[in-house]
Amino acid sequence: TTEYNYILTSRPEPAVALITLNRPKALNALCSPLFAELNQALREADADSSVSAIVLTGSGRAFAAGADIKEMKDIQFADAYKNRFLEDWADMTRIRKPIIAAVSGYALGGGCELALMCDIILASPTAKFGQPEINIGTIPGGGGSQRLAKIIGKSRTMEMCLTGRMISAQEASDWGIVSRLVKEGEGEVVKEAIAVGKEIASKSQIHAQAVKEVVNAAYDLNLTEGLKFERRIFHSMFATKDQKEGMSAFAQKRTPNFTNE
Ligand code: CO8
Repeated sequence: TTEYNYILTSRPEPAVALITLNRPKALNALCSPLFAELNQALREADADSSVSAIVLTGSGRAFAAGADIKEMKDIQFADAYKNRFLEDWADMTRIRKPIIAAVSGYALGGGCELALMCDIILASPTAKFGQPEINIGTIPGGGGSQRLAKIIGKSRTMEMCLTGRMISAQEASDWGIVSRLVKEGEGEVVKEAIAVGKEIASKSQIHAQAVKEVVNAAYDLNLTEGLKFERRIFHSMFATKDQKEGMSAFAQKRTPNFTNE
């Protein structure tokens, strides 16, 4: 296994990979080497056939308090443009396996955007989401303005991005940023995320990845195109052995034994 400096990787369940951002003194500020490690760990988990779902979490007081402000402070436009500054953040959107974010504490700026790039967000009551870039002389750059607008609408997105106000876990839940809040307690939200990962791991990987693909298409395609895409992928499921297994098992009143084929 790879040695990392800014993240920890583990396997709390045989089929669930856990990635923990491990720069707690800097509230997991997402410096470039941290993101490079995160991308590598995600790619490794995606390529490992024994992994069915990935949980991403923070440490200490933060999920992540944003891109590393100290690293960004002196960057010039020409350098940012030529070096494609932080463009590799989007690499994780090409991961096929479901990624569950377990958010406790601060998820700000790039940290909020990182959570939004995951597929399911679970939050503890301590979670705080925000896009405070405007307070430090910039704007969201990792998709916050676009993904939030699609999830919570224009007015709330404008308020968050224009004022930089942090919203509570309860607001994030009421607004649909997170799928649900997990009860208070050290590590509870990670435990719950791992349990969700384990549940997903009991399905066929092909079908779980197909779900991810079609749901994500809803953000890119109009309804007609999206429905057509879903139907095509749905039809193609009949080409999988796991479809035959799943439906035969139902008819025979037994638990399916999926082989990811
Ligand atoms: N970058 C660098 N260091 C940070 C960051 C950060 N984003 N956030 C916290 N830290 C560091 C602090 O500098 C401090 O370090 P030190 O101990 O060496 O002084 C340590 O973490 C602890 O932080 P605080 O002492 O500030 O802790 P407080 O409890 O007083 O405050 C806050 C917590 C409110 C979260 C505060 O730290 C804060 O406001 N942080 C910055 C939040 C922020 O503005 N985030 C947005 C950053 S910009 C961004 O993310 C743009 C994304 C672009 C993505 C583009 C992709 C293509």
